[in-house]
Amino acid sequence: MRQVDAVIRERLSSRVALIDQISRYIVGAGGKRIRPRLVLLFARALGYDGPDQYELAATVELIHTSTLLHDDVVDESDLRRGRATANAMFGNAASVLVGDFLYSRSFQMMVSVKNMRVLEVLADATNVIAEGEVLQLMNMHDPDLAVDEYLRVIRYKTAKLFEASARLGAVLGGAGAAVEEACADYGRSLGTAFQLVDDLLDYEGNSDELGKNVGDDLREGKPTLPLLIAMERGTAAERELIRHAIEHGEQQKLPDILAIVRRTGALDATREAAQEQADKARESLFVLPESEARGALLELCFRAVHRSS
Ligand code: GRG
Repeated sequence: MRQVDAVIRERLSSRVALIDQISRYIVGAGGKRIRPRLVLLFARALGYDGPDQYELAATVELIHTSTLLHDDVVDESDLRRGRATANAMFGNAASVLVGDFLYSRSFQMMVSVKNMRVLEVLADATNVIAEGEVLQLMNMHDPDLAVDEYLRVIRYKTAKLFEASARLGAVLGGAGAAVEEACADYGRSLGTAFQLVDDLLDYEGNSDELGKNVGDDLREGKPTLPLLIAMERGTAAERELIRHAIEHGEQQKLPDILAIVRRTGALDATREAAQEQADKARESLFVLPESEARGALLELCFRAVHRSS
């Protein structure tokens, strides 16, 4: 990961001072670096140890960073990675445009490994992520959203980049089609578990630990799984309160809604859904030979569910 960080730092450089300033601001704030870890671990689990793993791991982290810059503008968020968001510090225009710089820099990096399959994987993934965000936009303020539609959004907006990262590791490791699919399945399931927990932490998390504000999903009127389950299980009055809060983005109702999602067991049910996905991810790993890297991938299944940040 130190080598990945070195590649990231090097690739952030630009002749334009504001680009350097903003990109180093967000990247310097850290982040868990899960997606690049997937590239390295799958490559290693399959016996690859060449330099392209660092370039591709850095590429997926820059794609992720560019989506965060865009997402914080779309969501009007003001806290990320324990710091003021780039949009809060530098404004929306600068954030979107530096997001574009990082996104297009990631193209330069992916092309540099000269492998058509890599380009295909990342072109498809980024396209699906954008579709996911637009779908989510269409679903805002809709309390009647079906659970399957909600799951589709999280597969697209979050799990797809996990899937692509795992797949890239498999491609570097020269995996055959069946093994590559198993690695991709792992990424998809882990990414789904990860986003389910993200949605859960927006209700029961702690802003200091998370480094971002809790309650933002409610402010935006996002119908996430804790609310969908609470509406299904709650009384008519509770259902009506949640419906109204989703329709109008009533963040001031957070304490009432927290009480309902807790009482109805909606938070536990969301965690159980995440656990099922993590178990699925774990099962996908058994096509890989036993190794330290496979052990670390198993450990990530646990951490995706039992995390507070
Ligand atoms: C530029 C391809 C492109 C698309 C723009 C705005 C947008 C379309 C996509 C946003 C997708 C998005 C932010 C999904 C949420 C994913 C998510 C769970 C982010 C948080 O990931 P962590 O917890 O963050 O891994 P850290 O800070 O640890 O890196």
